[in-house]
Amino acid sequence: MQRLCNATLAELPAGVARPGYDRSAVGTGIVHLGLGAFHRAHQAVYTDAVLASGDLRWGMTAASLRSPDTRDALAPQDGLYTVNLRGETDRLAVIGSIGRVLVAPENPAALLDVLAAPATAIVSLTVTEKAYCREPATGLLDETHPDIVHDLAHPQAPRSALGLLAAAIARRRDAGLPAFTVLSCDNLPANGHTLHGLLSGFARLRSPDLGAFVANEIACPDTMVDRIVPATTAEDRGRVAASLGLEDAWPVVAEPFTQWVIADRFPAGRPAWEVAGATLVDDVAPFEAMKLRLLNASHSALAYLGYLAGAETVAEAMRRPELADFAARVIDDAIPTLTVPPGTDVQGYKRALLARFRNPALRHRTYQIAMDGSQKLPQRVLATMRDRVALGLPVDTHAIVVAGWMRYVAGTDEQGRPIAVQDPIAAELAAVVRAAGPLPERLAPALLAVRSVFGPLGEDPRVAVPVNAALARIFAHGAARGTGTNG
Ligand code: CS2
Repeated sequence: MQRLCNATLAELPAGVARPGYDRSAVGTGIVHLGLGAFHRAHQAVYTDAVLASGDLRWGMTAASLRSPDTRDALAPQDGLYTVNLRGETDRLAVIGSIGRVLVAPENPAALLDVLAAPATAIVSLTVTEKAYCREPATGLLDETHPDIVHDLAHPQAPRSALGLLAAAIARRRDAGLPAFTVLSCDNLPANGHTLHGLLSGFARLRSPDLGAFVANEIACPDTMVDRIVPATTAEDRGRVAASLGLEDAWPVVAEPFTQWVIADRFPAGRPAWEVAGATLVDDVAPFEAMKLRLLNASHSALAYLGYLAGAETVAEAMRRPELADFAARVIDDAIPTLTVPPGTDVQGYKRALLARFRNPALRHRTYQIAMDGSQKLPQRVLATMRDRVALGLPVDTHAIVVAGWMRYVAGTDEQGRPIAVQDPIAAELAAVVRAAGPLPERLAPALLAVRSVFGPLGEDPRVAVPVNAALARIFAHGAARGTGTNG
């Protein structure tokens, strides 16, 4: 079978959408860091639509910060790949917005050259929560993070996103080039503000001058990004190849739903992403909080409790009435803590969310979402608990999510099989778990004392008491029954 690439585009079947623009005339206005499936099914699709609208300035060079796998798949395809949207309908589109693909650790200098090129107006990021090198509980820069320590010692060969951005910003400043806008597309609260704080903090450690320059001159607009994009499977590859009649080494599969809300602060200009349905607003915060506390929180709830109850995917977890009800309760309990975005029907949002989770055409593994819990729980779950406590409301529902995470990081499932817990602080968590033993009355307080995750919240009896009780129930009755408040 021939490979998808510029030369074979014309052979695609009629039903497959493809770049209708001259790819050889596309410039590079955007450099993207973190070339995962999410980016390729989200921002790259919006940008493809901008190119199709005739504005060819905004092509992308994309860089993986770790592994060469995506580059190895996409480089022979001239950066082309397929997005397969699966739901009630099944649609295929070949996306052409990514031109060059780089691997940062292979050649940081090449990446710095593109970042410092005059045409680069935007640097966007999907690097996941953990790559921001922040302490989750406070959101402050973790100065002891090995990548930060490395990048301060080797500022010209950085390996963290912050190190790369700071090096490129310094180079542009020294060359008298206009600053680029830095666009975080990760699921962090106030992602732009957060990144701005971390980046200026890091730059200040390099030099007070550079710190002040970043603080004053670099715009980091907030964004809210949303589309469910499970990891691609071998079956997906086979199905897509059969439909294309061409081999695509790394297609991405996603749900039809997509949302992108962006704060309109781009001093160096931006693509008209609204042509593809993005919403440009003044204040992203209400959208971001709603998404993190309704979607991502209930997603994490389904991930931990579902995994423990033997559900391999979110859709499978949603077929268990007690887990589906529990996801709805997580959403209901977060609503009183939100300032809902103007014009939003929050009950409609909730119904739509639960329907998205039920999408039987997606195999979104609970294990995938369960990863990196220490980096995710603070903004998804703990922020709601903190706000509910302040409002004088009970936190029993969210305590069950926390307890589900604790039961999960305890490292064995309900059949006694080991769980390969993936988390940047997995070693620290494992040590806490070992010291406490499999006794909920010891394990819950020991994990609540992990300050980088819980901060002072772990000491608050209004939180600790229901978490202890929930963990005891999960150990005694299993995760599915443990979702009841008085089981
Ligand atoms: C998920 C998100 O893996 C996870 O933690 O909750 O990736 C989720 O699918 C997206 O945020 C949906 O927009």
